[in-house]
Parts: sequence; structure tokens; C-alpha cells
Amino acid sequence: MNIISRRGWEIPERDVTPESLFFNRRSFLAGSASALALAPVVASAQRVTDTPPDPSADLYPAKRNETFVLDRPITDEKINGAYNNFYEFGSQKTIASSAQALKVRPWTVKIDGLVEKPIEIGIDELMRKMTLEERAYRHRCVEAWSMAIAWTGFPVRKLVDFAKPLGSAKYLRMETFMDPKVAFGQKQAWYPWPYIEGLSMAEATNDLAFLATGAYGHPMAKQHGAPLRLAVPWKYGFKSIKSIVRFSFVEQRPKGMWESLQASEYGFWANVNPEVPHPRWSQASEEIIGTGERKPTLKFNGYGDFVADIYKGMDSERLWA
Ligand SMILES: Nc1nc2c(c(=O)[nH]1)N[C@H]1C(S)=C(S)[C@@H](COP(=O)(O)O)O[C@H]1N2
Ligand SMILES: [Mo]
Repeated sequence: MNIISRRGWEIPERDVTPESLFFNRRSFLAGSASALALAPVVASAQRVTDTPPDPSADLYPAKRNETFVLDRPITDEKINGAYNNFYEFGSQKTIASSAQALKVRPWTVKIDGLVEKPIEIGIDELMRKMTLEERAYRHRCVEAWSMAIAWTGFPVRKLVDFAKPLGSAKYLRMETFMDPKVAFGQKQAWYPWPYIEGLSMAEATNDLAFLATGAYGHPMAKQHGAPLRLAVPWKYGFKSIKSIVRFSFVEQRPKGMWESLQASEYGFWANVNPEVPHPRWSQASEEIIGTGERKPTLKFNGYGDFVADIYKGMDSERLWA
């Protein structure tokens, strides 16, 4: 459908103007200030949006896991927080202010499908069952731009252990919230909402696959997909589903939202490979957002040591785009 192929991220964004005005001041004050110093800010936030203080704030900052090193500086928080893909809140990059409408508490996560026993658990209980750690990851969008982020969270593997999947589970299917009253993008019926993504069990239990609850040393700003989003940095950005409400262990390979919409361009595996162009543009290099710099893109986004083994013997699969 032509309407779809003209929309959104399929057109690489070249002119990047950080829209700092859109960025919500209190969300990046949250982690650094003491509870006392923060009090007046929270009070004014409540007047504006009715948002109670984040009940997980005491878990931040978490200890950095030094296994994961970057080849570039972490992207400035103001820039990262004002340049987002979150189609539930619009197909432009400047969705940060509309995303503030998302209510991240109460937030219940469902775990179901091929598991010993289905679970429903509040995000705060879930977080406190896991040990949070910080990881600096690169992020490579399919649109040929990149950033580097300090996420806080826990490995997907820990959620898998908690869920106790049956031996018949082959894939982990993830689903974003659905609430068109809050997320006006979801009123656009040509997208197959809710946003769905999936990982194979080998991917989900790999060291790198990470569920982030925070970024930049405090609870994650809503535009990044609070209160729980995936980070799979060896894959193109669209695999990193935001604001997750449901994890299902399934036998059939899940079809992600972008794959449903445009299977010719977005496949299931979607691993980063500079040698395989997107049907409409090269993936050989990337623009580092906020710097104006272009860098060659690395295979598996530089994470081959962690993940290349997963794909051994899978040459007949469409691994790259
Ligand atoms: N639910 C949902 N998750 C999503 C998206 C989206 O539109 N909706 N966009 C994806 C894409 S294309 C990218 S590049 C990243 C952007 O994450 P960021 O805004 O934290 O940089 O989120 C991914 N996860
Ligand atoms: Mo992306």
C-alpha cells in the first residue's frame, strides 16, 4: 500500500534538530537530585500531569556492568530524549511531549503461553525481584542513524527463568500497551496495533538481550518506552519494543508490527549488517545523532562476539533485513 510506504521511518531523517523545548525537564532531574531537593519539582509535575513520584526511584543509579564497552560517547540525554521512534504517539521524532500522557503506574505485566503457570505481576514487584544493572549499549535504527545509551535493567534471561517456560516454547512474543485514548497514534487504523515483537529462545536467553526500566541513571523517560522496554543492540532499532505489557512463550514465530505492515522490508531476525542494504537505502554507514558524524556500520552492530553463534547454520534464513 502506497500510503504506508510513504510514511515515517522509511524515509531516513537527515536534518536532526534537537528539540530541547519538547523535552520534559523533570524526567531527567529525577535520578540525580536527592529526594528532598526533588520535592518541589515533583509537586509541580503533579499539578501538570497528575503523575505520582516514581516508586522505583530508589533503585537508581544501578551499578554499571563493565562487560559492555562503547566505541563512542553516550549520546547526550537531552538529544536522545527529543529524538524518538514511538509510533503510538506519532510518526515524527518529536513525540516526547505527547508521550508524557502515558500513565506508567499501575503497570501490570502478563506472562503467559507455554509456561508452567501464567503470571500477572506489577512492574515494581517484578523490578524488585531482579537485580538492576547499568549497561552502555549502542543503538542502530534501520533508518541509518545511531545513538549510545546507558540503560538500566536486567537481562531478558532473568525474566525467562522467572516465567519457567515449557520445553515446547520456541519464541518469546512481546506486546506493547494498547490505549488509543492515551496514544493517539493507535487511532490510525492502517497500523496493525498493538506493536508486537519477538525473539527466538536462543536470542532471548543470550547475554546481551536486556529489559530496560531506566536510562541515564534514573527511571526511563516515557518517550523511551517506560516502564519496561527491550534493548537488543545487535538488531535494528525496531526490534526494541517499548512499554511492554505482555510476554508470551509460543511455538510459532511471532510477526512483528513492521513485518506485518511491510514484510518485503522488515523481517523477523533483522540483525544489523552493513553489507545488506534496506530495499530503499544503504546500511553501510550511520549518522551518530547529535554529532553530525557518520561512521561505518559494523556487522551485528559490533556485537558479533556475543551473538554470532546464535545464527550458525541458519544461512537459509533471512537474517539481515
Ligand atoms: N511500541 C513501540 N516500540 C518501538 C517503536 C515504536 O514505534 N513503538 N519504535 C522502535 C524503533 S524504530 C526504534 S529506533 C526505537 C527507538 O527507541 P528510542 O526512542 O529510545 O531511541 O524504539 C523501537 N520500539
Ligand atoms: Mo528504528
